[in-house]
Amino acid sequence: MPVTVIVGAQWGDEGKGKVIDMLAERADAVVRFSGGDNAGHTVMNPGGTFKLHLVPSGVFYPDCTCVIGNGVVVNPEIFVSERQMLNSRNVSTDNVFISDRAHLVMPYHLQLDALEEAARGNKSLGTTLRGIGPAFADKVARMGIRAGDLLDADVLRTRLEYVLEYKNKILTKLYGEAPIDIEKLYDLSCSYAEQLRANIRETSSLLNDMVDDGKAVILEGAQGALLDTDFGTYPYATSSSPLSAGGCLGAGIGPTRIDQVLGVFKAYCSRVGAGPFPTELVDAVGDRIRDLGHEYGTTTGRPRRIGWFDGVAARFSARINGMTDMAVTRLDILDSFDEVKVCTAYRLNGDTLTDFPAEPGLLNKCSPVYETLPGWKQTTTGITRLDKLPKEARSFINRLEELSGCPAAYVCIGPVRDQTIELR
Ligand code: 2SA
Ligand code: MG
Repeated sequence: MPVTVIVGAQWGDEGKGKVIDMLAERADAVVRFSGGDNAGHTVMNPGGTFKLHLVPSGVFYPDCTCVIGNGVVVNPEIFVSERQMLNSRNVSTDNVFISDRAHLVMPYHLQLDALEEAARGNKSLGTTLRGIGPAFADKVARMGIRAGDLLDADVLRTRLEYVLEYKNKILTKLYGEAPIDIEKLYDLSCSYAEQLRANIRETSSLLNDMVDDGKAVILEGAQGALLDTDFGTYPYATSSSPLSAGGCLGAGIGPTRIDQVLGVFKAYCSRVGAGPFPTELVDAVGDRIRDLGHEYGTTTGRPRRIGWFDGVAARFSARINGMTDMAVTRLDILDSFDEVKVCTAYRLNGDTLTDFPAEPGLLNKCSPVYETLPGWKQTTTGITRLDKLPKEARSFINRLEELSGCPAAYVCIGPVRDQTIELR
């Protein structure tokens, strides 16, 4: 697996952390390429359960280089607290690097995320309030502060003055808030510089050199394809690209160097935040899956919305990611069901749709066409070979492969590394 991109194939929380932790054993580098600390990747390994928001899931292997790429927005305070948490649990962070091109999430981004969400009233997006949208907006508006700016106090000062002149107009005139004090922000930023200096470096050359040397590199996606700014359920989307193509941009590795695109799907669907969700189950079945799967936001603790596997969305996701393989996670959560459903098409105004519509308004009106499959009614956790899976569970996996148009490489039947069936 020279260069593998591992992406969330649905709305996030598909179990990427587990899959990446498992594959990172064979990797020389793991790279976060999009999002920020809105992500919540849960890794359960012999050292315990870890919830990571910024540090790549390869950190548990001491020889693995971990890179927070240029495509990530980094909140220095979250990074420092995550580093402390890892170090206090005997996980070394000596090999964790932050791209000098990565943008920083500054305190005013958090403030603006909250103000913007409040201003949207009942049309709020349900963001994680981590300042992610405002930080990416500043990046494209050429008003961001980059990690590299921290390395030179004069550059930093000039940059902060330039940005604050504008930010303070927004804060005071639009929102009636107090202006930000440049001295306070400068001092705070200098403290970030001190704490992050050793981790910041140019990372694209580091990674490309590794690829040239035939090293195995994993690009670790965050969130999921259906939250992509372009292809997700816009405007109910996040502000960066969780797609495989986002991996190239956000790590600085060209598309010709990618060998494998592994899409991680849950055996059902979940979504946190607002926005269309055609297979959503607002009933006892949904509640049961949420309870069995402990489906609550890793970052915010919000209960996740639950639905059956959506084959229309899956095929769309496989296509826009150029997916070569799929991993199906959390099969075990469905172990006790008499029957399970998969959505094979949508009905919209009397028509049958098999393509995922771009308009959230249309998607909201789509009703799922379901196929019902018999449940397997037996515990799958502990099974290590495909031929030992109950035949109903195998048929279910086959159906997911047919619907997404992508072969399954892994089936996960529990949260820890070895609770995985390798298919190929
Ligand atoms: P944002 O904060 O601007 O990125 O929010 C925009 C939308 O993106 C969704 N989003 C997520 N969806 C699933 N999982 C995410 N990570 C956390 C987790 C979320 C949590 O692992 O559970 O703890 O609530 C994530 N991050 C962003 C978000 O819900 C908005 O719909
Ligand atoms: Mg998550």
